Amino acid sequence: MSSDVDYYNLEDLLGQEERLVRDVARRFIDDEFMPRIQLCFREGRFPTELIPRLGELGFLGMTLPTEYGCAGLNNIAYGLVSQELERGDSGLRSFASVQSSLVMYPIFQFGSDEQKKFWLPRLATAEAVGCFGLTEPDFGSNPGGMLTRARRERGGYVLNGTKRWITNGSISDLAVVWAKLEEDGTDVIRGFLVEKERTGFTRRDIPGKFSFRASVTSELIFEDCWIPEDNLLPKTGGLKSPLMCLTQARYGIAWGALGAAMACYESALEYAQNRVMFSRPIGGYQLVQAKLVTMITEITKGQLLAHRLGTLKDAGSMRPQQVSMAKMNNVSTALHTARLARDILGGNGITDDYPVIRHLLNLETVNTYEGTEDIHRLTIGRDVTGLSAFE
Ligand code: TGC
Ligand code: FAD
Repeated sequence: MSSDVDYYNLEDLLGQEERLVRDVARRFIDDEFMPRIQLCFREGRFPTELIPRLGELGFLGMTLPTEYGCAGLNNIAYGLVSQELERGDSGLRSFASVQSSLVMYPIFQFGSDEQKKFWLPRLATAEAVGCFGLTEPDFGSNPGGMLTRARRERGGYVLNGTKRWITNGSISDLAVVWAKLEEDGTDVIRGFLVEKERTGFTRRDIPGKFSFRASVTSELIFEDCWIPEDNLLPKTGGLKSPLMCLTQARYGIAWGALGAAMACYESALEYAQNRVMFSRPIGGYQLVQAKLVTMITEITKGQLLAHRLGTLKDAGSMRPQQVSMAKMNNVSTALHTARLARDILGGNGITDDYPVIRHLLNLETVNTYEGTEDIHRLTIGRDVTGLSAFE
């Protein structure tokens, strides 16, 4: 929801604190982020100089308790901040999603008291940056098949394997890594904390990206990488543990993608009102109006979905399958909106003078990561039919 793209007056549903936090995020994007994103995207560079600001503004791990230096806000506020960050760029929202939902959340949920006390305050201020290594070169949609292994040795664990497509990989101080560990003759997926300095741990960035250019995406390689026993996240056990983290991140994406969609809609609307072709502004032609109406209608439906999901999450009754529906629908809506906006902008739509092509390219990734559109469709299909299409 934003004050500009709010056809159903959803602003009325927001509390004072939620509006305040949203407005802080909006000002940060307008004043500090937008002036630099065009060049960052061209240069293929994440604006690392802004990382401390995300900590200062309280946007990292913002729903976690204040005793760990976090803001202790509700999930609607978290959603609104995700929306504003992604109105700037999906890569920026991704940085915050990974740090908050995929690094701080697993430490909070599965970590020991010592791990929480040491890492959470540092991650909240961005003194430390984290990444999340689940995907592997041959195991994306099916992470349960992962090959990365941990074995017990010398009072700790030795990791071997490769993780691919890891956001923040090469700029992170800490990696949350998922690996199989043999326990009583059975392989169990466990989570491990791996500091960047560990011998046998190397990172390399993935070159040639046309999407998420203003974001760091890396490979993590573990070759006989020894870590102490205390680096195991003690309460992890099975694929369910990383999937619980994904539920948190997907929630933020369901809101965030709407931010990108709003930016595209606003850009297309303004263009359509001003661009004269034949005898009048193109916004006066029925075909162009139909495209704009599709955009605002689908965005409004997505906003209602996101807000209701946030209410369920704050009440503690949100189901992962409901998150799948919102992630699938809202990212698909954003991608379709970006394509329509690109079309309305004509030739200008392929240049970075407008934000639309950048959002469109980014949203191709957002539709794939955190569960592809197909995977979420099949997850909901399994839920409603009781029959799994995965095996
Ligand atoms: P399945 O049998 O379905 O599940 C195993 C256990 O986990 C439970 N579960 C969940 N729990 C919480 N949240 C969820 N979303 C959950 N989904 C499943 C499930 O109830 C079960 O529990 P239990 O108690 O019975 O053991 O496992 P499966 O092997 O059939 O796989 C299901 C599938 C395909 C849906 C899953 O593997 C999947 O989600 N695949 C997509 C992989 C994915 O999304 N990867 C994302 C990597 S991280 C990333 O992309 C970061 S991008 C940067 C950013 O976020 O900005
Ligand atoms: P695949 O799983 O090979 O899928 C390819 C196609 O096959 C898709 O269309 C898919 O829907 C389809 N498909 C697969 N299985 C089925 C099926 N059973 N039925 C029907 N269709 C199917 N991962 C992390 O762990 N951490 C990160 O920080 C992270 N960041 C990322 C950042 C970027 C920029 C990108 C691009 C990816 C990132 N990922 C990350 C990885 C991401 O989660 C995976 O790319 C995603 O899960 C899909 O896996 P895949 O690329 O191997 O595609």
